[in-house]
This record gives sequence, structure tokens and C-alpha cells, in this order.
Amino acid sequence: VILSPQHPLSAGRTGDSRLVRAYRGERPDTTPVWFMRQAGRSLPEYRDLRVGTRMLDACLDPAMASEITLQPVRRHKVDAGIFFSDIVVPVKLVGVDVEIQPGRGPVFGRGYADAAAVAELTSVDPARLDEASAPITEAVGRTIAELNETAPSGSRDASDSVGRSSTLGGGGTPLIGFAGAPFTLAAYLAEGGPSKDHLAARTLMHADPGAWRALMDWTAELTGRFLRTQVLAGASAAQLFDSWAGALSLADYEAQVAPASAKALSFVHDLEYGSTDASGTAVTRRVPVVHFGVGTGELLGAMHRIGVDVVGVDHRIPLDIAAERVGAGVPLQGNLDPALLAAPWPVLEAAVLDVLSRGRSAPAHVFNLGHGVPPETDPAVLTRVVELVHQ
Ligand code: 1CP
Repeated sequence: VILSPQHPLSAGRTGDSRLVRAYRGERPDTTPVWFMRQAGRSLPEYRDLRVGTRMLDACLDPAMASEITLQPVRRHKVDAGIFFSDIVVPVKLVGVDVEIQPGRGPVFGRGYADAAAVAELTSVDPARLDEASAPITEAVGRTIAELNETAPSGSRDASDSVGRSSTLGGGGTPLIGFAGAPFTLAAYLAEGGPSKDHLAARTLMHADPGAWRALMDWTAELTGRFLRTQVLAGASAAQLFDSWAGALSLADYEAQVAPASAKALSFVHDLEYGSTDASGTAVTRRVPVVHFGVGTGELLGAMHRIGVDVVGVDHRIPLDIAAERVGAGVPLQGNLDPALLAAPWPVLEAAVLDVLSRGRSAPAHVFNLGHGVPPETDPAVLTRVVELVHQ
């Protein structure tokens, strides 16, 4: 499927941005940077806007979701926006009882930890999501309309030898779409809410492999459709968050989880756009996909093998070691320890430079944190980190 001519990738607005170039393995003029959870509670303008609106209502209000997505781009001059939403939004949109409780996270009306519960859940056709996705499509559309006009200065290489920047309609900041990977979503669904060890999901996968496969299959299609909607509406890259995959052994990950994650990504892998390569020859490219998880040092190779372009790495494993584990030729994203955002500047500065230096072990590197921005973070520190990375 070829993306529409108005899509920022097809229209040449984001295809040569620092972010998309790094995601396809090139080294742009400077390392691109964005932060997981860059939108949200660390920003006073976010806290102001959210007063009186519940989290999932904010996600489904296109004007609000778009504004929140844009806030950190305007403030920090990061190289990408990440769509303001949540991994449980598609579950909510097909009518499942779920809310996001402040300070806790997603909480379901019940847990889905046995065959009967899973059968009830999966009786809802995931294709119904497409009819309910209008708020997502509209929020992404509003967001890219503004992002098209907000390229951080120099974010496209001015010295492009084939003059693409000037011939293809100017720069724009890419929007990253995202979705939860089936396991991370299933960890919440099985438990009925947040948990530390995701025991209900890990038990179900062995206690009732049939029910587990049904749950993973359903979740994969639902979350894959959510991701596809965002890309069709204008996202220039996609990130699959398997935040809790680090709770699994490599064997369980490969046998019980990886196939469902690959199925989720099949909903975006067929989306293509026309571009030109460095010699000016016409090429067709796929939308770049990043795969991230927490505590996944042992899983990095397997997480790459499901068929992604970029592996996101948390702070527990240095990028040079991660580069060895994923194998040659794979761009990496990460991995400053979020705890260091509250450290004295000289300590933080040294840590940022260390991440950048280790990132040179990979063919390309997108600077990020090892996990999300802590809510108490001073936003001025994030802006300063962006400036340092860009220097
Ligand atoms: O009212 C609030 O501010 C609630 C806090 C909040 C926010 C800002 C939640 C509840 N979700 C979000 C937005 C969100 N969720 C984004 C926004 C875009 C950005 O990064 O700027 C993203 C990417 C997510 C994805 C998400 N939700 C993940 C994967 C990423 C990660 O952090 O590992 C997960 C695991 C969730 C579940 C979730 N939603 C919210 C919370 C507090 C949690 C985690 C709960 C837990 O610890 O289990």
C-alpha cells in the first residue's frame, strides 16, 4: 500500500529529517534526539491543559491530544513528536471497560486470566477499531499540519548533494506513532491493571497455551490496527512499546510473544512511500519501525529479529554492548538513565556524552532516555540536553 501523496513521507517533508535518516541507518549532521514521555507531567503547560479532563478523554479529544503532542516539540526543539495517546486507547475504543487512574495507570473492569474471560474479550472483532478511530485520525492530522511547519533549524542537512531539501517542499518535524506490543498489553489485560511481575500473563501462557494464543492474536490485531491508523493519518515512524518484555526468559519471549509482535507489525510493514536515494534514483521505502522494551538486555537480538529497523535500548545495558547483541548494521535508540536528569549538570553532561560516544558503535543512533521522563523532571534540563546532543 502506497501512502497518500499528502503524507509527510511521500510529500518529502520528513523523509530526509534527521530522525528518519538515522532510523534508516544514516548519520545525519547531528544526532537526533527525542524523549519517551516527553509530553506529560513534566510540562507545566500540560498540567494546565489537563485540569478537569481524564487521561483517556484527553487522548480522544483531537484538539487536546494534538496540542499536548506539540508542546514538547515547541519547548525543547526535539527532532520528533510522539503522538499523545496511550497503549490502552485501542482497547477502550472497541468498548472494553478500562480507565487510566492518576498515579497508577490502566485499570480494567476485570482481569482476563482464563479461557472464559479471554473468549469474552476476543469475541469483539478488532476490525471494529477502524470505525472508532476518527479521533485518532483527526488528532494526527491536526498535529502533522503544525509539525510540517516546525523543522528545528538545520534538522534537514542543508548540504544534501542532490538538493532534496529544496526540491521536495521543505522540512518538517516527523511524528512518531506508537502502540503497545501484545505482551505488554496482555500483561495489563490478564492482571486487570498494573503489576510488578506480570504474573497472571506469565502463568496463562503456560497454564493454557490455547487461551494465551487467542489473547495474543486478538491483541496483536487490535494494536497493529491502532498503529496503522496513525501511520496512514501522517506519522512518519512507528514505535512498538514492549515495556514489560524484560520479565520474560528468552525462550518464552521467542515462543510465546515474538510471533504476536511480528503480527502486530504486519499491519504497518506493507505501508510504503516513494523517495530518491543518495544518487537520485527512485526507491520505495517502508515506514521505519522501532522496537523498545525495559530490561531487555537478553532479548535485544530476538527483538530485532521480529523484523524492525531500529532497536530501543534501556539504560541497564551500554549501547556499545547492545550494538554487539543486536548484530551489525542495526541503528539504536537510547539510553540515558532518566534518574540522571535530576543530577548536577556536570554529572548529567558527562553521562550524555558517554551515551553519544557509545552510540557510535551502531551505524546510526537516536538519542533518548532508557525509559520515560520522570514527572518531577525540570523541563529546562531536557531543553539543555537537546542543545548538548545537537552540539
Ligand atoms: O494523567 C496522566 O498524565 C497520566 C500519565 C500518563 C501519560 C502522560 C499515562 C498513564 N499515559 C500517558 C501517555 C503515554 N503513554 C504516552 C505519551 C507520549 C509520550 O511519550 O510523550 C506513551 C508513549 C504511553 C505509552 C504507555 N502507556 C506505555 C509504554 C511506554 C512506557 O512508559 O513503558 C505503558 C507501559 C503505558 C501504560 C501506562 N499508562 C499510564 C501509566 C502511568 C502507565 C504505566 C503503568 C505501569 O507502571 O504499569
